[in-house]
Amino acid sequence: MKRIFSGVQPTGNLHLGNYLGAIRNWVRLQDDYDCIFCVVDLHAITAWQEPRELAANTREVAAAMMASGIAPERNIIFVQSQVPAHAELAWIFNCVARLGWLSRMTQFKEKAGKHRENASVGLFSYPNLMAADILLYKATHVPVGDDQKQHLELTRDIAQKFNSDFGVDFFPLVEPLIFGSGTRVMSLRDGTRKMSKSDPSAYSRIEMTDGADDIARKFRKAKTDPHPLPETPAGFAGRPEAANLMGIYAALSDIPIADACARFGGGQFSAFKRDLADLAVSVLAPIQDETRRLMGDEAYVDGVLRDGSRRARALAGPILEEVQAIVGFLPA
Ligand code: AQP
Repeated sequence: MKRIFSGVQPTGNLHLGNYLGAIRNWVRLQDDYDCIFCVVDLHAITAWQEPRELAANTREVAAAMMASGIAPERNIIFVQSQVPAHAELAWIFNCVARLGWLSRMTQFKEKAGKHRENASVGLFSYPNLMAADILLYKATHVPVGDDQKQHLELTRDIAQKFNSDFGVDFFPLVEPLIFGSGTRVMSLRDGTRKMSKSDPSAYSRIEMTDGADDIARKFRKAKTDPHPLPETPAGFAGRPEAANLMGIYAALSDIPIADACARFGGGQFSAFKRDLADLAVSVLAPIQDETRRLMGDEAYVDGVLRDGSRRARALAGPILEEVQAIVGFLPA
């Protein structure tokens, strides 16, 4: 069976972008793939995380994944730091990847911003850890948003260089799985920036835990333009905010964006935003209820994660041992 690895950082509340661009698609993959879903806390600490919040966010992300429909019995759901092989393989990849490759990663440039010298070394080498996450399980496919395509290319480069340096055919060349609508959800305050947990403005995103009033308020305040909604997708040229809101509507209702345009084209934003908020509430409310229920049972969530880590270690252990032998490390 084809194997998928995918991860989400416990860096704060999940938002509609994480849901429509990632988690909802993962739910749909569990029938056709052997799926490994990871809460990537080692990635999270590449930027400062309050320890108590990190622990709470780790549980909450796992609970939200399960509440969205990812079944722990059929998939592996686990926490990255509970499987030390990720860090061990990442170290080997630190020695395979070239500085020049990492210097070209646009996400590092965006996240480090002007204060590059103050960024953590972990933030710079983050893509090597991501390559380790994927290759540790010899995953064949990775569902990626637009923003992660460059990192996946790097994973392929690392696999190829490892294979050629050591004269082996060990790591597979992983393929991206790109999804259609809802792949990239943009900020509600600026249609050219992606919706993100770390955006300082809470009005830029719909959080998975937002209640009906917050959702309605955030959509009401979302940036728009003075024109009526377009009747076809061609009318979104130069109108990123309108395109984003209609894209969210189409993704939430699982219809092509052209159909959403046909429904609302020529209308005003105010009425459309009310419908959009109602739709978002109807999709998110059941997930929120289930997340709350799971968060009330910490022992259950921790148990699922421990069991997932145990199963992940069982898969990763033999692969790491083979890598260590290839590199020339003495067996432990
Ligand atoms: N705006 C988005 N639209 C579509 N997909 C998105 N993803 C994130 N933002 C959007 C996808 O969600 C998955 C998990 O992402 P992540 O939490 O590991 O990290 P991220 O991509 O860095 O997400 P954020 O929200 O922007 O977090 P911060 O602010 O902490 O960096 C990934 O599959 C991602 O593509």
